[in-house]
Amino acid sequence: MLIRHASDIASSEITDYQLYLNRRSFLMGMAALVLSPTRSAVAAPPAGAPLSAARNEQFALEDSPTSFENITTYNNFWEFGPNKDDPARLAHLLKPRPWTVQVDGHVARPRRYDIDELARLFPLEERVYRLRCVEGWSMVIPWIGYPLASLVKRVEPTSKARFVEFTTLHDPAQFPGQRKSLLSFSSLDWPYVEGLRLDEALHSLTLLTFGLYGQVLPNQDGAPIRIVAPWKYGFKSAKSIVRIRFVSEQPKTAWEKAAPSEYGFYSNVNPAVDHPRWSQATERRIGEFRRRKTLMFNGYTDQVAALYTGMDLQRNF
Ligand SMILES: Nc1nc2c(c(=O)[nH]1)N[C@H]1C(S)=C(S)[C@@H](COP(=O)(O)O)O[C@H]1N2
Ligand SMILES: [Mo]
Repeated sequence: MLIRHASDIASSEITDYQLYLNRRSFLMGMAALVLSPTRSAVAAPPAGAPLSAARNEQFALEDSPTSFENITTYNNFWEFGPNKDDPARLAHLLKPRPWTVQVDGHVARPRRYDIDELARLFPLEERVYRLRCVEGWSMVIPWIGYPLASLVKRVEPTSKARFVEFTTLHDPAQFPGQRKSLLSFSSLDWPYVEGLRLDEALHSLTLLTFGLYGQVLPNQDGAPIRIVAPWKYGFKSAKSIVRIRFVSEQPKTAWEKAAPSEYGFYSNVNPAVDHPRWSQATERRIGEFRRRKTLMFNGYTDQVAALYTGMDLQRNF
């Protein structure tokens, strides 16, 4: 058992998460009123609207969650710009309702889902996961969603489906980072595309995510729907997705296209495989100053190692 000294834990973190837990029971009562089936069918939940979900204790962590403030002001979302504060500053430009997600490709039951229907297809759970960015920082985030596997099974992939491709919205009117400009950072080929192998997509850790910290996903965190695969570097968790496509060939991902020698398809968190330009052995938890050792598969080895038996993880980075 790991013993943490009180001085290791920023007091801001404790109050933030404690406050959240205290408010949570109140908010869940409110959510039952506000998001009653008859009302939520017509009214779009505004940013910050409560989203109720039962906490799944199976995913409880010793690490205290990162503050809501840090989770929503220190972001990577290149569609808004290259700086950590661009997403929070420009998030108001994104309109997460109305929104549809096209689910197609090699499936028996392709469909275009309205976001509010999709969010209600299966019971929502709260799961606290670590998030490790390839840049060397990390967070602990109480997400709300349901296993992507539930949706995958519902649309019935055919035998041709071997990979799942996720595509982010492409709309320069809402995403200034997608505008063509000589000044803007232009190394990504829009739209942002990510992918998982079908067995990774079916893994019980992979979460189709609609909220965090007891509320609807803030725009800067990928509203209205994103993927979270916590044993992989953060960039695999595509935000604001509009399409989930089942394909037979390994998708060409946005980061692979931009820098194939730096970002592979698998991108499993691995302290033993360095990025060509920096070490991946340690990380800084946002809100802390010391560096922590990065854990193999971001600490989820027991759950996911079997997916990669017999694979050379040095080559399949
Ligand atoms: N569409 C899209 N999804 C994205 C990104 C992005 O730039 N665009 N950044 C990724 C990266 S690098 C990380 S670390 C996480 C960050 O998620 P957060 O800002 O909610 O913590 O989102 C990932 N998903
Ligand atoms: Mo990242």
